[in-house]
Amino acid sequence: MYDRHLNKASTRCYLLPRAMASGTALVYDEEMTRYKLLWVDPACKVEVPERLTACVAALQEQGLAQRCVAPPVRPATEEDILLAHSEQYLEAVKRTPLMTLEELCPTQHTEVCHVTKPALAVWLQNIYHCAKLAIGATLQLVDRVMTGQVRNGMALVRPPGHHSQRSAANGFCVFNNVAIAALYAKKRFNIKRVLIVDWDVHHGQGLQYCFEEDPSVLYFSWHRYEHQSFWPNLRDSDYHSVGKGPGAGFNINLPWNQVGMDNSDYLSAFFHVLLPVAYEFNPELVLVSAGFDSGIGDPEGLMRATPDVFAHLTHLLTSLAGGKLCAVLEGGYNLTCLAQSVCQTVQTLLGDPAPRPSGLSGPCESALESIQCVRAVHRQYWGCLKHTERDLVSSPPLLLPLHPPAAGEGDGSSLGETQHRAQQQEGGGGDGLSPCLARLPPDRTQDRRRWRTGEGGGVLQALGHVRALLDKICRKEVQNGLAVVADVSVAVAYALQRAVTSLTNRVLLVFLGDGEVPVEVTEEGKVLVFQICSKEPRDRKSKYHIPVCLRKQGGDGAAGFLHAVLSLLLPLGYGYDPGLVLTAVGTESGVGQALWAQLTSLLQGLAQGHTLALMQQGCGEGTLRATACSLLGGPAPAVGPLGAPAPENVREVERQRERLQGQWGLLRTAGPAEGSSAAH
Ligand code: SS9
Ligand code: ZN
Repeated sequence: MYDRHLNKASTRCYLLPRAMASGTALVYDEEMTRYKLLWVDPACKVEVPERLTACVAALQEQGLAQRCVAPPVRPATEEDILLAHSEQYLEAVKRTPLMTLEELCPTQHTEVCHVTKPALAVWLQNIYHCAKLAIGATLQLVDRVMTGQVRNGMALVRPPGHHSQRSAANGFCVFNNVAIAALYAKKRFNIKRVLIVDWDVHHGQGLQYCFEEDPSVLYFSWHRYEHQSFWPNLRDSDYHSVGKGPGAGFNINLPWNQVGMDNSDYLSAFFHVLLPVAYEFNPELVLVSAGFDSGIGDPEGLMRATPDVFAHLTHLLTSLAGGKLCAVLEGGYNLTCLAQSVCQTVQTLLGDPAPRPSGLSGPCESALESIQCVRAVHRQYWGCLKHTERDLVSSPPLLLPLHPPAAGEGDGSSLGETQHRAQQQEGGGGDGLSPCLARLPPDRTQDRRRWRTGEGGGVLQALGHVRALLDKICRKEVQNGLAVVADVSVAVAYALQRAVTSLTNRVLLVFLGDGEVPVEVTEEGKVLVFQICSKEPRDRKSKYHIPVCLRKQGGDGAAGFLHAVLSLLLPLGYGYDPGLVLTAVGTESGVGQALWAQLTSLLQGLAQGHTLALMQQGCGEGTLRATACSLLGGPAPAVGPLGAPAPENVREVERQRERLQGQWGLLRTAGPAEGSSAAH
């Protein structure tokens, strides 16, 4: 088992609560390779047993399977199946093993791909057995995650499930594994909100039909649609299908009307549609209908997203539901892309940092149009999407000249002085926390103990710590670090200077608090400053300085803050692709510890997880602990139900997006200009 707890030698073990689930389950049984589909139509010959064996072989070869827990697979019971299917349908599927090959093979082969009830006959005898195992594997995973035996996991199953319906098989799918999992989790564990993310390239209409009237299950699907010309050619797959009755707003379809969608398109959909709504929904469990036919090279999808995008999609979802995420295989028909994408997903579930997200310039016009439509149609249901229409932006976009940061201030001598100051204050410390912690980089073969306290457990000088941490990050000895400092401004100035001279071309600084951000780097673009403040800062607004002024109103703090993080900071960060993320928080940040932990978690998707958190002494043990947990790869605690962000705060974020979206494409949520997007 992959042990992510603190090492025993550490004296600071209490940072991770014992109850916190750790570990990743990989649920698989070779038995599920033992059926074949008797397709005649060559388009249908892609759903082959090798899909599973290729994934398992790659996971083993990369040492990932060995790091996972492997619970045994059990067959589903009839009771499980009947959660989502009718008795007549179950009886019909049950009869298939008794049928002869002649009975199984219909004379007319042309319609076999989207098998409906009479055409059940095309399966080989063993498929009923395999379909029961596919459900059982999925439920086994749900059990392990919900009982806290593991944090998350993946089930490698076939047949897939998301197309199958109450009384119909469809598109290679027999029983709806993920639908059953959601219903099972609700019933068995009494949870009230389940999020299903269907990133398969096909629309999981079976999932939509199962939950469209149910507000307790939020279903999100993007899919190749091409204005209904792509299979399953349903009007129901368009963005207008938002759910019915009490379920209105809880079905989100994002149709892709062109092939060739890439990493920018997928991430934009997450930043501007899925994640804001998902945070507002506040799920207790995340189920992923993880089909990889949305990846590059797939003959079905014809999309262009690379396998590493799945690491990011996975990572971005692990900040929800306290990290409780179950990924369940659906489609994926290019064996190479499928296997690599599954590896990226599992590796991220294991907590390894995602590869750097490079070359993200922004979504294509067709993707933007889809994103704009789905946001518009869901605006009435979700607070995070309200007040985001362009005509609600009250003031014109700020178009300020680019100011190169002032040079020549804060040189080595002043640093020496503050170092001395820091030293004095550190000496008197003793809140029980080590001032310096670092997470070791992932290492698959040797020492699995991930944390070290500062050298010898002794108290070093704060800036010495900062330097030591940066050097270790630079030498790849540690992945990230946290330093408690006496003066966060001074530490930031020092760390920035050192990082851009010896570590990386680009540093993303996330600065929480009012006042001047101590950026003394002369070269424009080497530092991107994202400042969350409560007072309008003095100018210095360039492409690389983004102050977001949020006002706290009636408990809205969390919603406004998260909105800014999801719709501004993440797109900027992903577009900028820093080599290091520096976070800085002062004493009176006003941001709750859960939020800070969320932010820290989400930012781990950047810079291969190279983060240095600088925290002002006295910022509060809770905040410190939450940050440390997130840096360790622990799940960020759920922030609780979020209301709508205050209109004022949404408008502030919109203002910044208006100002910057010409230069940062990932900030866009709509076509080029008002009025001109009518023709298409
Ligand atoms: C009909 C093509 C149907 C079905 C693909 C199902 C994929 C499930 N000519 N293709 S993920
Ligand atoms: Zn598919």
